[in-house]
Amino acid sequence: MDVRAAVATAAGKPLDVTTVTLDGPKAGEVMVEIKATGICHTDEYTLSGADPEGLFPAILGHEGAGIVVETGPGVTSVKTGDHVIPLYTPECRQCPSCLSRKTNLCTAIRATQGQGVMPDGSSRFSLGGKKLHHYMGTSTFANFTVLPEIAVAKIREDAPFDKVCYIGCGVTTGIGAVLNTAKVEPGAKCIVFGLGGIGLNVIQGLRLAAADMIVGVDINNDKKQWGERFGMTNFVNANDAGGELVAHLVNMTKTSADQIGGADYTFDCTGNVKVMRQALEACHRGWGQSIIIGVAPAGAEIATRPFQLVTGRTWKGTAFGGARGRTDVPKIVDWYMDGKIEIDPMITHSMPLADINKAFDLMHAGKSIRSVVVY
Ligand code: NAD
Ligand code: 022
Ligand code: ZN
Repeated sequence: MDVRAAVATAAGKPLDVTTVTLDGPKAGEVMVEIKATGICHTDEYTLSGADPEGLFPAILGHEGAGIVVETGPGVTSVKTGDHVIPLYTPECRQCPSCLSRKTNLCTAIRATQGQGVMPDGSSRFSLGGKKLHHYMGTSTFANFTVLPEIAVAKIREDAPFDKVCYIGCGVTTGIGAVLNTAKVEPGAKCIVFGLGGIGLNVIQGLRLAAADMIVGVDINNDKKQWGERFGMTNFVNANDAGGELVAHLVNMTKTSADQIGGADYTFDCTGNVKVMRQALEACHRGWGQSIIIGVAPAGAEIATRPFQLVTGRTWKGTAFGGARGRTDVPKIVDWYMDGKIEIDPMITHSMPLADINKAFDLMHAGKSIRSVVVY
């Protein structure tokens, strides 16, 4: 069938909004009508050509929400009419990783997902008879897409697509990093580096976890108001502190009873390896944990003195907030619908598919928290 899509034709070129062909779902697959999609950093990273694993031509997009319109043979967990959020981290519940209960990184379709094809090795998208690659197993920059059944989370039907699409990446990543990866306890002192679409969700996750002190660090003073809006208690402009940033943060977290200082938990939401080091070193000696959420450029390396770890700090990373998509995403949608978490104010821009390239311009200019395309 004909569908409307934004095609990434080549690295560094704007997306081409056009009509492409989508084949129906095969065994174990579902076709979803995408109603809305967010535009996130890795879409930009891949489109720019900086991602060595990026494939072209492709249909990008990994932060969507929509309705199942057709199911392939053998599909049992969802049916036509179900509302779903596509999952770039699937949950098969059968592979060694899913069964381990120790990770959310399901391996069932990992290899083919990275190669931009469906689990049977073929693509459902084409243009003029030529194959288009899928992206992150989701390809939400099209008004219809095909996904493996294990890569959709069924959600309640009263949830607005143009808001809950953000749960497909940013919201779950930020809140999940706090609740699943760090397991922050009430009263904790925390520092969040980078107050963008991820960092603000870390902040609201920390509010949910009843953290006591939530320090936000950014190089953009406009982010002070943004952080406060979601529960940040203190703001530091990293440029004002200069080379003394870590010492300044450690000082802020000191109490009369504890003159060592340092945060119980820190979060890197920048993808900058220098910031990752600051985040680790701003942790409390003996127990502080630093969670890397930001994705650094290919080939980048992190450094610190081993002494930082020997003295009891822990360096961790998280993908999709450690969330098991089919299990956890519907719960996060419920939290939004029950008013436990906020999404609406973070969606600063929305546009039709025809204007999707404007979303990338807004991201480059640092003018948006999240842009959403509404089909
Ligand atoms: P964003 O651009 O909206 O926010 C980044 C923020 O960091 C900006 O406010 C910027 O001013 C600030 N910043 C830049 N340099 C800084 C510095 N030196 N010190 C302090 N702050 C600084 O980006 P985002 O959408 O919030 O995404 C953040 C990162 O998270 C990206 O690297 C993205 O790829 C990654 N991410 C990871 C996962 C995962 O599963 N691990 C999921 C989604 C996004
Ligand atoms: C989403 N991300 C950044 C912004 N929005 C993002 C990028 C990469 C990952 C998670 C979120 C990620 C972390 C670890 C992995 N990925 C590897 C997972 C594995 O090997 O099992 C990752 C994922 C998907 C893809 C590539 C890397 C892909 O589909 N191409 C989850
Ligand atoms: Zn994302």
